[in-house]
Amino acid sequence: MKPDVKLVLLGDMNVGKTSLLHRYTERKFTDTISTIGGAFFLKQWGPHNISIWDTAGREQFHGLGSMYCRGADAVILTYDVTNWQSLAELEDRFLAVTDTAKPDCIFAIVGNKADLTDDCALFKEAEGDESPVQTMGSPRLRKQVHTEDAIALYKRILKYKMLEEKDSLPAEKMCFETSAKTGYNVDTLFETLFDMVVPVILKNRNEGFSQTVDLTEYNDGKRTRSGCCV
Ligand SMILES: Nc1nc2c(ncn2[C@@H]2O[C@H](COP(=O)(O)OP(=O)(O)OP(=O)(O)O)[C@@H](O)[C@H]2O)c(=O)[nH]1
Ligand SMILES: [Mg+2]
Repeated sequence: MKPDVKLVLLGDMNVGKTSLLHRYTERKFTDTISTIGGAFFLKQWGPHNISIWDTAGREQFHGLGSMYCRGADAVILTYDVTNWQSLAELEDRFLAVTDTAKPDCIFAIVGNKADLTDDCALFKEAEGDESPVQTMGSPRLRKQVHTEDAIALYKRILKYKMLEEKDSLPAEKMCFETSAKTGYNVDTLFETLFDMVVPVILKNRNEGFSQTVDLTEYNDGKRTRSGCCV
């Protein structure tokens, strides 16, 4: 199966990239170990074969990011809603990595671990208190990143890419909050992106651009449905 669409998950270590991919592909939340290098999963979407690349967030693998992003049709910039630094890292460390993606690459910004927070009155009461709040037996963490912060980052990404807001997909549609643990919004995230990417590749195909992703460029032979490629 030769993929014709490439999606890449990027973001700091521990934000839950691998868990999101597991949740989507295996329908469950499983224990993970920190990713080494990267791995990909193939998904059939109508007549299209989509490769979804999971990358390592650890600093030591940073150099590989540009390679994984090469020719990407969509990049999922992932942060942890309970960790402000993980959002900052997207801009500081990961945005430049996407320079090798396609010029019309679609960007989504995803705040994962939504299950750990409680947006409601509970936190208004705990205002000013940085410690986790205990409620009904489950620890709740203060939400450190709000959707507006992600939307602001999306707009700065458009500037970085020298794209006009009016010609681009709207920020509100491209910022998601998810939970790999409960499954909240995970299918919506991936499937919304698939539906957005397909018309772009069809348009490019009609205009005569390359229509395939060459996995052999990254993978020396071992091809499984979900494989490791370091
Ligand atoms: N509560 C909660 N925990 C999560 C969620 N997603 C991931 N985790 C946990 O966060 C930790 C890191 O998850 P991973 O999916 O391995 O993170 P990663 O982004 O792939 O990390 P690297 O591979 O090191 O870049 C694990 O202990 C997961 O169980 C989530 O939605 N909610
Ligand atoms: Mg991982």
